[in-house]
Amino acid sequence: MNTPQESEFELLAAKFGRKRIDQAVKRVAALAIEVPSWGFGRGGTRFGRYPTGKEAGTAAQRIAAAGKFHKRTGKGGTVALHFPWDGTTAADIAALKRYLKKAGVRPGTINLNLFSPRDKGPLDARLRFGSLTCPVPSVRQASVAHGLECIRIMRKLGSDAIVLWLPDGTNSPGQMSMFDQADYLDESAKSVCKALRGREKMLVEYKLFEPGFYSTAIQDYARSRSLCRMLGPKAKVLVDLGHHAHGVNVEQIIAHLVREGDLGGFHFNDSYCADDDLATGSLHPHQIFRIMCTLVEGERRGFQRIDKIAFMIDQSHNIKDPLEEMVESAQNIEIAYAKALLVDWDALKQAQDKCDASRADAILNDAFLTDVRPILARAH
Ligand code: PSV
Ligand code: MN
Repeated sequence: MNTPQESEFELLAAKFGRKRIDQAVKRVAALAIEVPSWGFGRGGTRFGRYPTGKEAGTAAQRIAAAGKFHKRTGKGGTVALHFPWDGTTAADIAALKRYLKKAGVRPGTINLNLFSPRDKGPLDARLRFGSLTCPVPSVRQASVAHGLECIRIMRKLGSDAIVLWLPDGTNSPGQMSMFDQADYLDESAKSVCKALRGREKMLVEYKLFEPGFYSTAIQDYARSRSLCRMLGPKAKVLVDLGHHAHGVNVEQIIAHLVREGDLGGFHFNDSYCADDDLATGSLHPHQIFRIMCTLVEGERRGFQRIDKIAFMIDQSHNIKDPLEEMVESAQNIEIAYAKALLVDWDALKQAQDKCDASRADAILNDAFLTDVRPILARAH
């Protein structure tokens, strides 16, 4: 006798066709989702951090939590690391290797930290004037040196990608010339990127604001893309869902990037007010669905393959248990992906070509409103 989940699966197969459903199971199972070591600690706000004492504190604990996540979900095979948060010395890096091995996971992207002032050296409180674009040459040089150090760490750990999120910006119009800011950015980013070899790559995030509130050096996807184009094929744009102004059509940005082969990856999260870093799909599941639809359509049209795009969850867990919220987020990504895979793309194209917007939306809704949990259950 079929279990309830199996009969629901059969109903889906009857409605959407077995081939499409089986394909969705395979693709959901194959989808790689990276998790960040920093996401397993207790998140904070500008006003405080309220740990319960149970969350991961050290790098060893964070990676152990990532290992638990991997065992429970099958996702999180790679763990993103952030430096110096995850270590500073050669001994720390050697220890990280051991933690990763013990947890049964691999190193993921290596993330630069150009926002936390260091106790020693030029990356002190002057970081408030910028890092790669700081008007002070020694701070710019030390920021480039940090990028090169991250590349060395990446190689020692056996990873092949670094992520640049640049916290540089200004708070007032006179603070810095936007021309200088752009010149310094090009020059410094080039000095980091040219050290990459072979398959190694650099993903470049953009963000509208924060910590600067007037200007940000890489404020939107156009700037990230122009920088990446200048840097060459090793540099690609990274879209963090929380980094846009309200009302921006993120899926349209993704369509443009995928169409021209410029999309490097995602940082998934959800937001209501600003860069809230809330659980992916907890507030706007339809947005994640639209994004997945864009990726699926892009791939069907012969643009970027989904398995070549880096998926990561970049969140801050202030209220719920970080591990639980990470599981919830990964599940919401899988749900959105499974739904996008159920869309009847041929019928949708026909409706669009006939300018039948009602029929086209009904086709999308048919997929969006389907309970795809039986597909997830099979995929795990
Ligand atoms: C910046 O808001 C960001 O999204 C970048 O990816 C950082 O490296 C990360 O958050 C963690 O603070
Ligand atoms: Mn991010």
